Amino acid sequence: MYSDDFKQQLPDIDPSETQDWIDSFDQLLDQEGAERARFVAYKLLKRARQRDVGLPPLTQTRYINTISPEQEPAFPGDEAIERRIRRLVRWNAAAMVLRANNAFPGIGGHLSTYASSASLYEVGFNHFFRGKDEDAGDQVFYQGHAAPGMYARAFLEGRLGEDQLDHFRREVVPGRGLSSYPHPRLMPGFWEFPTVSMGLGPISAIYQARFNRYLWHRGLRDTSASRVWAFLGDGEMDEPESLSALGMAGRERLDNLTFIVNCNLQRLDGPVRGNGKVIQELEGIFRGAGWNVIKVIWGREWDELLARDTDGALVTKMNETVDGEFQKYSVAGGAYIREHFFGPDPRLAALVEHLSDDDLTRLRRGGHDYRKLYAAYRAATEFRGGPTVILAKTIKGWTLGPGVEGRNVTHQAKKLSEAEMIVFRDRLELPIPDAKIKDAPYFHPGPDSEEVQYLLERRRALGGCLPKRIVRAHALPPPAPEADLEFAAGSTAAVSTTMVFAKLLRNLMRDPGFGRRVVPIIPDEARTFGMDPLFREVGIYASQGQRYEPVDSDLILSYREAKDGQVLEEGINEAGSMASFQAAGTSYATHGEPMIPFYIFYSMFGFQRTGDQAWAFADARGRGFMMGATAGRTTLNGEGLQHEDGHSHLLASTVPAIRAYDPAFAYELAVIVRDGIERMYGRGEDHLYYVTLYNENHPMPPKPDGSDEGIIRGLYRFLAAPEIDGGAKGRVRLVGSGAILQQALAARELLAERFGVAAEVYSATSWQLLRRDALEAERWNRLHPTDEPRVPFVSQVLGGEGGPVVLVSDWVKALPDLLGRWLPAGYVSLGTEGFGRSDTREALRGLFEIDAPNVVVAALAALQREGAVPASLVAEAIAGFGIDPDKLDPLDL
Ligand SMILES: Cc1ncc(C[n+]2csc(CCOP(=O)(O)OP(=O)(O)O)c2C)c(N)n1
Ligand SMILES: [Mg+2]
Repeated sequence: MYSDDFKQQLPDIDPSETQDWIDSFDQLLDQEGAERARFVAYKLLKRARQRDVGLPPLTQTRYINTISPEQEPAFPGDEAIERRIRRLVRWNAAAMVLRANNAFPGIGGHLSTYASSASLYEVGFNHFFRGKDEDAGDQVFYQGHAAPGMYARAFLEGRLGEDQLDHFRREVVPGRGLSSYPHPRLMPGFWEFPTVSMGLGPISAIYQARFNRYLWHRGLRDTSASRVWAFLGDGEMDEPESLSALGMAGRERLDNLTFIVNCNLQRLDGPVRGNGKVIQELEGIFRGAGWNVIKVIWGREWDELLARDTDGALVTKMNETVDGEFQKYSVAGGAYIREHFFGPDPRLAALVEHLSDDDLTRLRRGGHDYRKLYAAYRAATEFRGGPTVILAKTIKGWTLGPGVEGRNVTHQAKKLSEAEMIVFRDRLELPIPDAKIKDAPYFHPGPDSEEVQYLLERRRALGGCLPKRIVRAHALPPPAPEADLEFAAGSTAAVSTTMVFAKLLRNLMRDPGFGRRVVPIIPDEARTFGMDPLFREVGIYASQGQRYEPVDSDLILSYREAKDGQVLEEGINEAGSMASFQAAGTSYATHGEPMIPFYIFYSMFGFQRTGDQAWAFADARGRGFMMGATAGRTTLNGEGLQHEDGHSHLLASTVPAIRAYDPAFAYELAVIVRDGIERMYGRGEDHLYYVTLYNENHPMPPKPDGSDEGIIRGLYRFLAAPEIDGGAKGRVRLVGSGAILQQALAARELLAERFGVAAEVYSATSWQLLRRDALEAERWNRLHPTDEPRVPFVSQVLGGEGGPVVLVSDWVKALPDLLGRWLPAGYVSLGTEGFGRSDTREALRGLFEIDAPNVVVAALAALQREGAVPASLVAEAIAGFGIDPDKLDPLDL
């Protein structure tokens, strides 16, 4: 980090000394030319950086290693054994993919990603990554497509057997197979962090590192020894999520974080930057964001050439050669390299005169030079004041032979011919007989072999084998009853469920045992949701405290940032908030420290905007509450098309681990949150809660006796049908959820008073859970034909008797329609398909046909279909309410 003191702008205190320096530089330039002058200027800048002089960073340096050979530390391991271990891992990683595809053509898998990054991982495993046997250790985010390498290593360690390797990508039998990529949901004892959806690894890793600090600064756990490592692809860096949080990591000075970008210059289809230089581009971006950048571009064979490059011709050539060319050199052979790279400049041709064409082929890239990598990792772990990125140049498919290495098709390669395998085996110097080679047999040198003993000793010294996921967290006692007692009593004052939630959250945070574990996460909407009192009460987490007097310091509820602040105020950043949510929601496993995140956000910008992260959260076995506020297509009325959410529940319902709720009343919300806490933190169930909150005020009724089970399972009868003087003309059941339950209640009155129809009202707290339960019952019945059939909960509550069913909510009709086949025939769903727009709530509810009059019309029309009332009565109602039968259909816009 450069210092923010700007002394260099002060008047020159010694102009003649300054002039001496300038004259020397001019002389150098005039006498020795621009290349030499540039070289010396770079050297001086580098020196200044190393001596911490505090200059603004130069965003791009020359295309050579950041660490010069003379700065490399001594390598502490046994390079020869470690090479042999690496070869064993390489072989087995490839073997498992080849065997899988031989046995099951098309099952897939990747050879070339790990092949390019084996050294990057091995140096970490043998010297840096801290295991989890004693404490949390380090958190390593493995590149998804490199997974076979991690399995192959676990095989050498004796943690996985041949049978498991042979079930790579065949996971249907639980516990036997290996996931294609890191999936904690499927391998909960092995993987910790899902990474394969490109871009989610980098952003998650950054927020993980920041969350480690948060736990530490808040005094919950000393995480100072944990380092977050993230292995990423150079192609992956094009994802917006990959780069979007770099600035935060720089700003927060996360020196507990190391990125390793495997710069093999290729992605799936071809070069990442054929016409440019991805390493240079990334260097500029990372440096600009305040990161320490370590480039590992060239292997040790280049050191001697660079040392003799006194006129800078070689460095200039390196600087000028584009990645597409470098890729070509990786496959074209020594003669081509001599002709095209060194040949055009006689100085360069002379530089490599003493080398044969084979020697030129063997000029390795830095990411395949173990010692250079060791130096980079050491420097990264020793650097203070900011995160480090290691940009390691590699060849995709390295060691896999000429058909695969560096080719544009390499990412897709899943097979090697027998001849190719023989070349591969010879390169790895493994004693596998030719006759067996076509079966791609695994090769284990035995548990007592020098290699396995060495590898295990290294892991013991570093705290145990990785990857490993361990859940050490103990069950949490529930919050005290006082936290939510008040909501059961109800209130005559009109309030919104958002206001209720803000109160509930504050109560939970005040709970003596429980409160400090609550992590409120807010993307710049606290004031919208009435949660700004938290700023004063528990503070906003700020690693540097508050270095200014807030503008509102004279107010009781002033803005307060603090090093031990509890609120994660993430700014306008839903993706970052989701990454924080994952770090907090997996803390029970990562750190053995259960934390309870409540991520509150504009519901429209949740599943729609960051749905992939919700999916990853569920994969990671995260536990926590997503609170979708300002919910409902018509309840959030003035904000218009891009804000008004009528479908997030439908999107949420696709996440298998979810429990999605749409409460209408304060007591429902309290019951749901308490039950969620009990399930996730008491019983240890891995759920993601989605709870929607509205901003419409209405009185909150007291909790009806015996309603808890229905609230939790998704449906209960809230109000019985009223008595109708002279007997009811018909009976109907109105089912509503969220704010729109108020419309069902109003419709009940209208039906009774104006039409003599008796309506019961049900609150559907969870459409999604009702469907889930019904699917389970249906499936059980299908598979157990001779047993007594199970009746879905929704059918138990809404059986055949009681009249037609009308379902209404502020969500699309498709949501209640999820229950269609378990509802009595002729049910009617009302909802908000179509784009939202700005208007009053009344106007919007009229437009979408979910207001009380439209509920009444739907109920009467259903009764008409049953012959209970005449068509004229329905027509009368339509006319009486002033509903235009030919009005605009919101779906048609
Ligand atoms: C969000 C997302 N989009 C697309 C993919 C499909 N995909 C998997 S790997 C890959 C290329 C990866 O290239 P790179 O990041 O350079 O990694 P390498 O294998 O070269 O190390 C792509 C496009 C994905 N996994 N995730
Ligand atoms: Mg790549």
